[in-house]
Amino acid sequence: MRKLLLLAALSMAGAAWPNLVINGSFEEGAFVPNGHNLMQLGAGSTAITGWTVVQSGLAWVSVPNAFGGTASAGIRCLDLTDYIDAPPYGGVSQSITTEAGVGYRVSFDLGTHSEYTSIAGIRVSAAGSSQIFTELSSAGQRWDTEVWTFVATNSMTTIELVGTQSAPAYIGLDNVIVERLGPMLNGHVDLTDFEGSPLGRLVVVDVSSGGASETRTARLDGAGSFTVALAVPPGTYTVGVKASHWLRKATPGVVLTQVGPNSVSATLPNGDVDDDNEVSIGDYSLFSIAFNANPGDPHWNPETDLNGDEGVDIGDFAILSANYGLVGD
Ligand SMILES: [Ca+2]
Ligand SMILES: [Ca+2]
Ligand SMILES: [Ca+2]
Repeated sequence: MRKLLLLAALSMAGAAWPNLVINGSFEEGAFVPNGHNLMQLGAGSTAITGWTVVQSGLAWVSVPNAFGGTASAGIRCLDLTDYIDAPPYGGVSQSITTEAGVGYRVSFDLGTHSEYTSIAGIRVSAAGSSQIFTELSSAGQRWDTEVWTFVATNSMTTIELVGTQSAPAYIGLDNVIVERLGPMLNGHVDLTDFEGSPLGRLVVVDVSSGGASETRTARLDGAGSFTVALAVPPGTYTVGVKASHWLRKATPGVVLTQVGPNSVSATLPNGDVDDDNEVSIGDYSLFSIAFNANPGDPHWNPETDLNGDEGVDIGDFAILSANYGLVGD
């Protein structure tokens, strides 16, 4: 379990938030084309994997098709007017797992096509709020990306996108992405008294303020830098960074904004072999056991190779002695 949690945290390091909706590009499902390479779906249909058709029918569009429409992502998208071309238009909904009080960003591509409509509108709604987005058509098929945010009020939230306006016959929808909002933190650590490479080494990053805290694990690059995607709301935080056999360093007053860039750097004293955030007798004990060991030896312990030269010797002992008695933040 602990390994799984670690992997989950690592997978977020340096990456954008994952898309929380399934099949946001409407590529997957039980598509059965008609003669136009479209599929008409009535309200209540669950033929599109992950989604339920709501309010009225829609056309699930595949490319190429008889109307010359294209998708903004992949080969499938939706036309919320179906073949009816009059309100009420169709829409889709999907419920996702959310956390109350946390912000989320919804983005989607709204399609217009000058041959079929002069204006198209879609209302996006979630957690009791909504917004209508409209676009005027220009030459041929066009896709505009719309972005909306909401704050979840529950552990499950239904995202709904419904056509509101068409003049007269096309409302395109594709590429729905729902991401959790949270600051990204870029950090740099100086692993003191170390001649090895920081590449791939793990750091534990904790952020805390009066009301919110979070701990994540990140992997360093060759320059000692890391990125973590945080879930805490924007604010001013104390950021702690700890690496194995280095002491934790806390930096107060780090301002984390949603858009960033947010950065922190820390210089970490070496010598905490047993990872208890102080350089003391426990570290000395482990060091003594591993003294004179090289990789492959039965008493080799990489955490005692403080300077990273692939051996445990007097050079490491000098670091331990110099930092003996130090306590991390
Ligand atoms: Ca698509
Ligand atoms: Ca220690
Ligand atoms: Ca060494």
